[in-house]
Amino acid sequence: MTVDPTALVVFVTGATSGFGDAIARLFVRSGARVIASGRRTDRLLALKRELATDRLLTVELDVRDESAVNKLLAPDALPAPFSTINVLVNNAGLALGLEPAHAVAIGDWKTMIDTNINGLIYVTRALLPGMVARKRGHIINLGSVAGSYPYPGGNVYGGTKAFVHQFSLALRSDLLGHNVRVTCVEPGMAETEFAETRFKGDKDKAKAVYKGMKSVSAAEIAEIIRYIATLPEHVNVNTIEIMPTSQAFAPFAVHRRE
Ligand code: NDP
Ligand code: 8X3
Repeated sequence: MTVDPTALVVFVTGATSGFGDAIARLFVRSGARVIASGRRTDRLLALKRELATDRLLTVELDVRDESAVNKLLAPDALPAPFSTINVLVNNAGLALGLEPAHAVAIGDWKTMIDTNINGLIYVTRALLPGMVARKRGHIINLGSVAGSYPYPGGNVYGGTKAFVHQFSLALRSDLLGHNVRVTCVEPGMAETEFAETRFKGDKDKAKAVYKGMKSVSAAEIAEIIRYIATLPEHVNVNTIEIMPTSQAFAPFAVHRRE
């Protein structure tokens, strides 16, 4: 029997744009209760105003702030209709820069590690005990093709997503017998604010990434996540990789002497 979406309480990190925004909207439309979190409160307020439903709760959260995460997600800290979270979508994340490792700003590396790795483990650790105690839950992590396939300038971003992939599989091992599912969703190119963030607000550079091709949309990723979350409880999608049809793999690079 598939999972009834109206029985779901979904916590989404990074719900102020891109995938997170689309995931929050789709789950609300499906009848779930959704907690949409992120740093940009103006966007959270706008989402709340637009959807105008008491099945949506918006909360300001920087996932890098461990004590804020623990305070927000402490048992019974959230209002009752939202307190038994049974789906966590660890979506908040970013890439900063595309410089080679020997030229990169170390601060960018730290920010990616703090957000994509540390933020993700803080939220996961805060919510897992409740899921285990209730014998019900699903952790859905946003990995990336960058975690499997290296590309120039992908360095630490790819490294963080490789962590997300392996951590997701490791969680499956720890959670065996507890009825808590874990999925790592690994998209390729999807036009969101991702590239704009990577290129520090340079909209032209960001647009050029997707020029002349059709990328996967945030709405399509959200549909895949809804599908995974509503599969019968005995079915666990471990890893799912998604690319635009017009994206594929590069050959190995070979540096040759002149
Ligand atoms: P966007 O830039 O559109 O969205 C990123 C979201 O992450 C924003 O809502 C942002 O919200 C949030 N975020 C960033 N830092 C923090 C933080 N410290 N605390 C809380 N929220 C934070 O990008 P996408 O929607 O594309 O990216 C979502 C996820 O998908 C990321 O993990 C990304 O790595 C991954 N991904 C993206 C792909 C793509 O091509 N677009 C492909 C593969 C994976 P705010 O700034 O308000 O906090
Ligand atoms: C985002 C996809 O290929 O830009 O994770 O790294 S890519």
